[in-house]
Amino acid sequence: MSVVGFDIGNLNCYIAIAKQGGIEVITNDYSLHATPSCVAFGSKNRSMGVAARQAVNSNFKSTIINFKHLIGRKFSDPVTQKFIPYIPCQVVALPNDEIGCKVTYLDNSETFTPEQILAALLTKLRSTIEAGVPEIKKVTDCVVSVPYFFTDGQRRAVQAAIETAKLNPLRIVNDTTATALAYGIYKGDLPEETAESRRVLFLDVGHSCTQASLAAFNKGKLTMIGATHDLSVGGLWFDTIIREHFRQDFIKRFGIDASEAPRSWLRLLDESEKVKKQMSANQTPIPLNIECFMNDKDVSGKMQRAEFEELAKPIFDKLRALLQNLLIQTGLDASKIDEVEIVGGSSRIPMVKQIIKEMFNKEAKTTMNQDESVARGAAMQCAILSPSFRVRDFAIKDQQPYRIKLTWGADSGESGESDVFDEQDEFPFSKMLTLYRTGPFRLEAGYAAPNNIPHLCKQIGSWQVNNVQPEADGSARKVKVKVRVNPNGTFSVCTATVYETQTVEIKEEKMEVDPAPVPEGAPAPADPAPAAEEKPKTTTKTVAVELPIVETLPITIDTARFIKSEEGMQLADLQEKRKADAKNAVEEYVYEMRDKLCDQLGEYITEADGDALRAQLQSTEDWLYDEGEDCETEVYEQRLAGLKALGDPVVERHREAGQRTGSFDRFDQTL
Ligand code: ATP
Ligand code: MG
Ligand code: K
Repeated sequence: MSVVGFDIGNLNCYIAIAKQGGIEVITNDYSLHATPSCVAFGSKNRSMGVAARQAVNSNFKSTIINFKHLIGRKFSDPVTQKFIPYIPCQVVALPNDEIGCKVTYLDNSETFTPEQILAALLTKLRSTIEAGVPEIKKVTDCVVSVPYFFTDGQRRAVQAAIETAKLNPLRIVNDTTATALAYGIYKGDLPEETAESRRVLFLDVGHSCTQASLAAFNKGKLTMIGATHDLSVGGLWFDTIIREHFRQDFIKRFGIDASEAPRSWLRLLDESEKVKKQMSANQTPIPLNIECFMNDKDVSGKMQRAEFEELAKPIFDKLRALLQNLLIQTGLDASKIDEVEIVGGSSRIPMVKQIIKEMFNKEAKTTMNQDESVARGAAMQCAILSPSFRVRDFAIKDQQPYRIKLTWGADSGESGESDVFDEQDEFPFSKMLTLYRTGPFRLEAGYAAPNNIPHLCKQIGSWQVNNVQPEADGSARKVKVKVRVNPNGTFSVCTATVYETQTVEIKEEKMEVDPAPVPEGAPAPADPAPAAEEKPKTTTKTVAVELPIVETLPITIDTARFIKSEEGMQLADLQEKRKADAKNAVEEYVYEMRDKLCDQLGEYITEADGDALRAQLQSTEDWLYDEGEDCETEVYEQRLAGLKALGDPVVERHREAGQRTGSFDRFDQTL
């Protein structure tokens, strides 16, 4: 049983696992805690994470980064358009305004949706755990975090990606709530239940966006009381401003416009990020040097923190505004905030702390692990939900950000609408509505107060309620409709019920007696004598009848097709890995055996046999760099077996000799 939390960042993912001793953030195949949110397609296999990100330059057109906010959106959505320039591969519009990432995979042109890319990344995260954590053989149960402002469609899309990666999401949790949970669950000094809550503001300045949230804590309890965000505040937007500065600079000084060459343009963004990070720790000018940047030209430049702060002023102003909006939304004065905790990679920028100081008149706290808090909170949420874990009682009240309106047409009664959920309403939560209808009807759910939704798609879905009939006298029938925002933050019309008056027979309670077994061949027992004709007693009662509902969502994701495609790609990846491993094994054997022949194995082989074996090793080495460069797994295995047929007896003689003299050499075991 796995208890896992995934923080899917726009730049980096973090994996936390719950163990009996606490939460641990694990490292990946490169011994790093951060796994880049990067997926690349190649001529033989895919690569994800560090390997994919490192090779971006050589595989530019088939690499995907910065795709997080495309998940569950339409192609023409302004937010999609905002991120496309940061995605190396070509991003195209698919039918129904859906998004396709166009890449070359196995030498064919292929198109994958952002959900499929997320599934690929999750597959990588999953195998990182399975390969790196001995206690967890197979990951199934997990909790994945998403920005609190993700809409219904985005959450459903994330859910589809998780399922495509064959994971079982116990919950999709908000980043903000995960952070608050990671803060609160271990705090021993929270105010008593009846005392005034401790109000903590969490500011997560990430890569693609910034989220601010306010949480109220009491012993054993966490209530989210507000959240704001801005998709224009974050590391990527700082990097963009720095890059633009250097672009102008290079036009003037070197006569080159970096934006004209996509690879150079991305490289300059990466270099700008490095400069930015150094500026967080230094006030002195930070140099930027790139050799062979464009048209074989080397470029150089420099930037200083004061200059950066001036250039990035519009972004810092937006940061102030989103914090201010949080105060307005919650109706709280800055002095009512007890603590401000800052997390997210970009919270390391000194100006962020300065803004906190300036607005809240207190120092920003950095007591949480800035990079890991979201993943830790997600793992904690998974532990709370997992039957395999006992976690101290901690109640979480979350809140959903949007107003949800339900409308119904004049098809079978009066048309109408109702705001079934308001901004900042608690969730999970169910509500009942009563409608009077004469026939089947359709309910449409959508986001209201459109200005608040950072999304083109205001539509949530429609629910057709069938089998509705008028009352006997032709009047409208009362239909009770239950709507719900579930723990994952997705909305649905869950039930529609009518109440029918039915005449039912009152059955007398009878003792059930097992009939005596009848021996085979015996005559069938005669029916008991009919009782005197009795009129059955009846009564009327009201029974609830659930009506069938047909759900239609604006984006339908063919998860079954995704799973099939993902399985196929995983198989190809696995075969490619086996091949690489088999080739490595041959290579390793050649080098080790050659060394050992000169050394401890020398005296256990005749000169003639030794020469023959050495010749074999040499020809194998030559072969590896020639036609053996790219063969099937079996070819490498056969080659290795051939070498071992010659080499193993020697190793065996050496081992036996070692046993006789008692000087057992560990090397023998490894060959
Ligand atoms: P998001 O939350 O937007 O999905 P993410 O979770 O991947 O993105 P984080 O890992 O929180 O983002 O932060 C990454 C950002 O932090 C990058 O832009 C990175 O350059 C920036 N960053 C990291 N260290 C520093 C530093 N020392 N100074 C300035 N910025 C930094
Ligand atoms: Mg983040
Ligand atoms: K539990």
